[in-house]
Amino acid sequence: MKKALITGITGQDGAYLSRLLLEKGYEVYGAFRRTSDLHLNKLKFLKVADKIKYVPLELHEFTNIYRTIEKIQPDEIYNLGAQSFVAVSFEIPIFTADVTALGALRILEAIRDINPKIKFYQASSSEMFGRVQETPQNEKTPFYPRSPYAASKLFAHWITVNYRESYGMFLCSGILFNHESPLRGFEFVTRKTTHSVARIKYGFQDKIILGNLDSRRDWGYAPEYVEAMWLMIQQDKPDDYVIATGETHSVREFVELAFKNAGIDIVWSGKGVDEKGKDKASGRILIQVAPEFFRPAEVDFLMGDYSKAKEKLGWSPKTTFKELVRIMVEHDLVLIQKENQR
Ligand code: NAP
Ligand code: F7E
Repeated sequence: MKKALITGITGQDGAYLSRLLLEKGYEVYGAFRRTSDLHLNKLKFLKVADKIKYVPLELHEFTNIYRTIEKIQPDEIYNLGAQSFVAVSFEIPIFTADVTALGALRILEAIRDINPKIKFYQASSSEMFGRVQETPQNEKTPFYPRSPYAASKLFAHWITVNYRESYGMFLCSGILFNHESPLRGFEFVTRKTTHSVARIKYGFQDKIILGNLDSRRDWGYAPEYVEAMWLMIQQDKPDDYVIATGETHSVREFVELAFKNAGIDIVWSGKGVDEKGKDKASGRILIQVAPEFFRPAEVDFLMGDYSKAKEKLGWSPKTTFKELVRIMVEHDLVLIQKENQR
């Protein structure tokens, strides 16, 4: 039985990856950071919470990381733990760098010392492309990070490449574009939108207040993206891969489609922070824009080229943008109904 250690077990990808590895017969060790309450809601939703062996692991703390890896002696480590919210990284840049950049290096140093044969996956991000230098973005596209989060991920990415080249270790970096699901955190724009749409539909919220409606992302479906992580680690040679859908859509398109899935058509008026989205049928304002949701530096456009992953891993996205929005809205409509029946 193979042993996998997953950092960030309580996050969206931690939950889907745990389920995948358990299905494949792995013994899964879930690393969580110690808080007053271990929140297992995503793992419980996927019915895997009681199948995981939990270990407290703080990415700030080298000794904690070292002892945990030494004790478990995993075959594979998936480093999904991070301060992952780009907007917040401008508020807490040093914390973000410590966890997201140095956290990865601490794990690599521990692996190098304990057992350099342990295979390692680093959760790199399309945010590293930032102000994009070419379109679509692939593994050879130059990086241009636009936030403390992206700069931290870029350090983690390059140190992973550097340790692979310096010490011959089996280290992979997956440059994943945005991937979403009903388990997405509520602060990210997709889930904030679908959850708000459901609350508006059932009368628990008046409107949603957003930032930049024109930024564009390549949004895929998270359960498919964790498969790519596992596939990278199973190859004969370690390498880096872009994982994406190859499509790009604006926040505005996502919002319109989310409301449409709840039976509401949106019409837009005004410009910039004065822009408003109204219910076509009633004229009620449902969407407003506020400066507090804009970032000091924005990533305006992302669209990935996943052809290397397709060729070498046999991986391709399956869920379309339309289906993704539908899955998320339908989930949140049921969630809000259930919450309010109690
Ligand atoms: P997520 O839901 O935000 O999960 C992040 C995880 O990291 C949570 O389990 C969190 O724990 C944990 N964490 C935060 N600070 C920590 C610390 N100091 N020590 C230990 N653990 C800590 O993120 P996700 O969407 O699953 O993404 C997984 C990884 O892929 C992240 O590294 C993210 O940056 C990266 N990524 C995500 C996307 C995407 O579109 N989802 C795309 C590219 C890359 P708590 O639950 O206690 O906060
Ligand atoms: O923003 C705009 C915002 O926070 C997407 C993380 O998983 O994916 C994620 O990072 C876009 C941005 O995701 C609101 O300005 C407008 O242009 O959902 P997001 P992100 O920043 O792309 C990458 C790949 C990661 O690696 C990250 O870990 O939407 N936007 N209005 C808004 N964004 C938010 N959050 N809230 C708004 O109200």
